[in-house]
Amino acid sequence: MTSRPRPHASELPPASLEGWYVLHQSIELDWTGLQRTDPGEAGEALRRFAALAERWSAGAERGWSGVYRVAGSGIDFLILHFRDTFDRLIEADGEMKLSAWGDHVLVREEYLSVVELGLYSLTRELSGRTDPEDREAWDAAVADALAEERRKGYVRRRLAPRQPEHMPYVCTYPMNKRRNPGQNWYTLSLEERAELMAAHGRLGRRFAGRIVQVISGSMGLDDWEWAVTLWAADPLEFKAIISEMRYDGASAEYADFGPFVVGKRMVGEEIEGLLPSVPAR
Ligand code: 76R
Repeated sequence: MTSRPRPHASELPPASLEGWYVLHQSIELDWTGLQRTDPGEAGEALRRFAALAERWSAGAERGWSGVYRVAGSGIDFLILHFRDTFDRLIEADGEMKLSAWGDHVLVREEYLSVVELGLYSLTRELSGRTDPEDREAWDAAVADALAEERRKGYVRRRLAPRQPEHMPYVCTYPMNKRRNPGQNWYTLSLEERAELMAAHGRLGRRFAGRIVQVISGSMGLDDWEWAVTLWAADPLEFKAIISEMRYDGASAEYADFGPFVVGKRMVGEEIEGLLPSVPAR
């Protein structure tokens, strides 16, 4: 018997709230170029970049950027930019690329997304009270519920994430939910997705205090569907949470992952201190 694709009605997406825009930049130092550059000039460019990085870390109201030293992945640094508007994200990007230091680095990968809270349990609850087929009533109910969510302090804090000082390590990777025949996240009912995400959330909350996670959505913004960004006080926490989640339904059945990048946040003096190692190479 040949199996034919089953026709299906469109499923209900979860309502979501969006927060800060995010740009992940994977950066390599232009070592060869640096060796040919006058050390005084390169040193000055690096000092100015370190000062910029300090400024980026400090201004936290409308966003911030962090510079991380990376081990592996064929790159030297990750820069993570969070900004409250897309326009300010472009500005931050330009500040780095157009600076004198921008002449000494090679940007290898960039990833654009926006912090996203997927509100599965809320959407499920609403669909019990309001008929999603009644577009007008549904849109109004969703808008009301989202406005109420946005008033909550802890929701606002998650939409504008800060890296805890005692968690200097970062782990980040892009992620998709599968769209395979017989294993398609996007044709599961809201009920099934809400169940899987509730179990995912329960597992995630067991890591409270050990991992801070930022999920940023990139449908329509970049090549994958989400970026996952984790911070921890110990890089082994990344291995622990990601291993556990691999066995949990939502990831085990439905998740595909892109390349992982792991690094440690640098402070200004560490950035400035980088250069003495350059001429020695
Ligand atoms: O409401 C709830 O109970 C669940 C809250 C929640 C959602 C909606 C949540 C909690 N996540 C959600 C959505 Mn998550 N998350 C990941 C990864 O490596 C892997 O296997 C997956 C990568 C990690 C490590 C992680 C951690 N999460 C999502 C989504 C969007 C899905 C969609 O919309 O269809 C993705 C792609 C995703 C992936 N998640 C948590 C965590 C942790 C630690 C928590 C608990 C956080 C907390 O309660 O503060």
